[in-house]
Amino acid sequence: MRSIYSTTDLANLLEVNESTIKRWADSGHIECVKTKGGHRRFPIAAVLRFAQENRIALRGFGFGEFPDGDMQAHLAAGNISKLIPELKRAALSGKIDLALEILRVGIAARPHLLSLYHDVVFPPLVQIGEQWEKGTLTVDEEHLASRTIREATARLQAELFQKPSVRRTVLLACYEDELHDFSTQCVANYFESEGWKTVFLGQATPTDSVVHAVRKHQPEVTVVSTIALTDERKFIRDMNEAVAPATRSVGGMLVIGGPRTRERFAGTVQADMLTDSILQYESLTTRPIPPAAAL
Ligand code: B12
Repeated sequence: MRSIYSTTDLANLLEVNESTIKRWADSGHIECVKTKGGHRRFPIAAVLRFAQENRIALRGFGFGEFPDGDMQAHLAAGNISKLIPELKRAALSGKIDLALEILRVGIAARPHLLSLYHDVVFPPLVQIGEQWEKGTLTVDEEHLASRTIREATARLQAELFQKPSVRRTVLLACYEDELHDFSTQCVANYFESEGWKTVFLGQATPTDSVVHAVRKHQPEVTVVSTIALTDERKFIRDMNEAVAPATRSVGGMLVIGGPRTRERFAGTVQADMLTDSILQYESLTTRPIPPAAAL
């Protein structure tokens, strides 16, 4: 995959005239660097940011990496789930650079971060977890694959377009004992790219500390995630007696995230939203946050 584009290359990729590219570059719509000879050059990250900001699918970007014509046709149609086996292979062999290239192709073919997580990044992890559970994958293989995906995702985040600040804060934490922090990190990445101030407390956060952070940062949205829960009754108590009152006292919402949260906690946890698909977060960033009294 090329790491820098010339004006001609970019005009071909975006299917516009070279003069349009020059105009966009000179007015600052797309970042570029100039060579000593005065030629414009566009780094790959700038191309991706531009496409993301303007929701332009880059039909053809990086498709040369996949000689298979079927794959190219799927990508051109925005069907990025075809990248799952490719990402899984790269993850199992610990190839972070290759995993990053696959994610770049994914976001270029479908410029929507939540879809990239949902359709490309998460499925290999779920498959890897199933294989580990069945004993067909060892712990070292699972660790290497998960770390490769986490690292590639973090590197992609650094390249992506970030909206200007919307002056809203989201606080995220993994519940006590919870070490699975990756999907919460992805939710944090999404809010960050939407221009929110993001405070992510990370793995295994004690409930008292979540409450302290809510009072300190006064977030519009607080997300507590739970995946491998050992004491469900304690979780429900902690949320209802400590975290939910704290979020209400600052006029914010409480969101519980994790697999099957709606099935597990509907009617027991006093949360404003139970999310078991990362796609649900789109509604939170696009709608106005209601005042606490209306919740
Ligand atoms: C990597 C991994 C680990 C790593 C985590 C590293 C890290 N920094 O995250 C390590 C090695 C630490 C680990 C440890 C353990 N793990 Co583990 N792990 C995984 C694996 C393979 C991937 C996790 C991941 O990142 N998934 C990413 C996304 C895809 O999954 P997700 O977080 O569930 O999110 C989904 C939904 O919850 C939803 N969602 C929607 N909205 C939101 C919002 C938020 C905020 C969140 C969080 C999620 C969410 O969207 C996602 C897609 O549908 C999974 C397999 C799997 N199915 O996920 C097992 C898995 C989660 N682990 C499992 C288990 C059993 C364990 C251990 C108990 C193993 C052990 N015996 O020690 C420990 C528990 C540690 C602890 N106390 O937390 C089980 C959990 C079963 C359960 N529900 O109880 C799984 C499902 C594997 C399996 N098939 O059995 N694990």
